[in-house]
Amino acid sequence: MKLYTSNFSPNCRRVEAVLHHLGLHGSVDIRRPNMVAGEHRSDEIRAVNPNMKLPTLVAGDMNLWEANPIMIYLCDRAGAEEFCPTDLKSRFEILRWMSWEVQHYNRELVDILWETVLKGMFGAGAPDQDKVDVALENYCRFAQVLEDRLGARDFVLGDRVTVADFAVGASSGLAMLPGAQVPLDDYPNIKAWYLRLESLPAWAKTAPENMAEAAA
Ligand SMILES: N[C@@H](CCC(=O)N[C@@H](CS)C(=O)NCC(=O)O)C(=O)O
Repeated sequence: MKLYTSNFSPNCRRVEAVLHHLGLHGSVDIRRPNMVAGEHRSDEIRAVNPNMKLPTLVAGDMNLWEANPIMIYLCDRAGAEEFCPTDLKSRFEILRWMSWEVQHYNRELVDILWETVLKGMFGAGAPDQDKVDVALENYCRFAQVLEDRLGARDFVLGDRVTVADFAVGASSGLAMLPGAQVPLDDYPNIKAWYLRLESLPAWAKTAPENMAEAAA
């Protein structure tokens, strides 16, 4: 398999973390086009993903794009029943939380992080505090849903980590940076869960600084 991926991208991190968690990372041909230089807009990547976005996985005759379906594909291919259960109830829960994080939780979180953290990394100008404030208000609405969910369980589905945690927590490393302006102290269950996630070997191996070192 060949994975086109990038450092500092929460969408790429979640896929690389799944590969580490499944013990597959070392067997994948990892390509890191430089997004700042626009290398992801190459003919090579367009041929396998018409959106020219990362992550993109080539597996045999399949070209896979969109991080969450890629993660489920990798789990099912590896038969990772515990990490990505296939019973109807669990699979519904996984898909629901993945859909929710894309549409709501991480959508608002990434809007905050773009202004407070990522713009600086990409040399895209100063943060717009008005945009941060709008995203913050929306983020808090959905953060409360996650906070309540994590009140009675260690991970999104229950007592064990699943692929749903890797999806919902994809931006955890960036959200915990000092200047991120994400009010995690108001959500102690989310903060504790983020820390639990960051302590997992697969998540630690994909921390932004480690990925930068690996790419150097
Ligand atoms: N919905 C896509 C989002 C992919 C995405 O937006 N990737 C970003 C990096 S996080 C990217 O490739 N941006 C480059 C561009 O849009 O030109 C997914 O889940 O994989």
